[in-house]
Amino acid sequence: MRIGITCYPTYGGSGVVATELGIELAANGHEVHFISYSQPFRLTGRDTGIFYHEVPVSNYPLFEFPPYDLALASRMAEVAEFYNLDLLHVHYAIPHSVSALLARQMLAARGRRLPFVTTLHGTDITLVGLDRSYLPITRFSIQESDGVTSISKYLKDKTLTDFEISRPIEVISNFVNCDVYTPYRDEAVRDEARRRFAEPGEAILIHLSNFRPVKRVGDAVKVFAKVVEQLPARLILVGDGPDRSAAEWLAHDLGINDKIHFLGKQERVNELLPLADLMLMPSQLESFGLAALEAMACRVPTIATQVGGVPELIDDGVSGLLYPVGDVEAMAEGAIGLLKDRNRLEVMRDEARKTARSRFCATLVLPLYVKYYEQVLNSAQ
Ligand code: GMT
Repeated sequence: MRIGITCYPTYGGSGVVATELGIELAANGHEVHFISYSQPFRLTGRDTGIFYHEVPVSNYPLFEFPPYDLALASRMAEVAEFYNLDLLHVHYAIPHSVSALLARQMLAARGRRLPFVTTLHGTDITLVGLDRSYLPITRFSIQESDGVTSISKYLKDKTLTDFEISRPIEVISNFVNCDVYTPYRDEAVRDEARRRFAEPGEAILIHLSNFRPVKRVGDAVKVFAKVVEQLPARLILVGDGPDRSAAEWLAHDLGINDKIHFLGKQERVNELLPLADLMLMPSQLESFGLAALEAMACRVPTIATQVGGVPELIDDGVSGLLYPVGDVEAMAEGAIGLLKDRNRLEVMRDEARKTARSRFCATLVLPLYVKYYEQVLNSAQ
């Protein structure tokens, strides 16, 4: 198939999922055309079967708000025509599904068919989509999509209820390439690599996010502060965003800044995750929690919040630990308990990797997308 993919190219789970999906599709012989305002950040160095088309947005002085969604629709229609695309797959409903809807109409007027699939990721439904200024058009573009998938059952139910959607939504969970996100085979090599961040005998905790308020990065720092009171440890913070400076101030105020590595945005998180003993994901809400899955594939269990789609990924007490939002005390206790009981931690580490491999590997999930595309192509008018 020839598939056009549109996503936010910046640091964020929906862009990661879209990019990894494109990479996997191309590796399986499909032709993939990314259409976005800049190259998705995890796409660098990939080329066979993958093409990137930038969307130029005019900044004519009259435009206080340059209409990206229109420029995107135009480019989608052009790329679909020039490269003979079979379908478009847009990630994150706003504004991508509206642009795809326009592109489909533009091509229909020229006698061409361009069905599109919308994948819902999270705040396009739970936050931004519910904003009155976006709700009617988001609902319309979801309803009008040729196919709609959501990354968890939680998000599907939320969409059906909050948006009063009557069309079917297919749950296709997020996935991870279990060969790229993988634990160290040799513990001695891992120990050596850990020396970059910690002394021997120190535990390593890690947090990976876009540092938006919903991630509650401050809670990760507070949990770590309590852990480090009880045992020697280091925290690696990967990512960047609006709350980074607040997290740095907090680390200074708590007197633990010398024990925290603020790494900023990193391209190869698969090389960092397997170094950790535990992942911290204290989010206000996660419709799935991709960062936790990536850690689990690397044999790193997560201390997370019991929100949204997270319980569909993490089996509490088995492949990770779940707590109420903001319960820093309990999350710290959970982390300390595991780090002090190495046998229990090892069992949980195995369970985390086992869950990733048995339910969320790219090899399992990719065929579901391909089958869904075929279904959409066969049913689209
Ligand atoms: O919805 C967002 O806040 C943005 C989005 C993103 O681009 O990072 O995150 C969502 O999509 C991810 C990938 O499918 C999920 O793993 C995240 O749980 C989800 N975020 C939320 O639901 C807050």
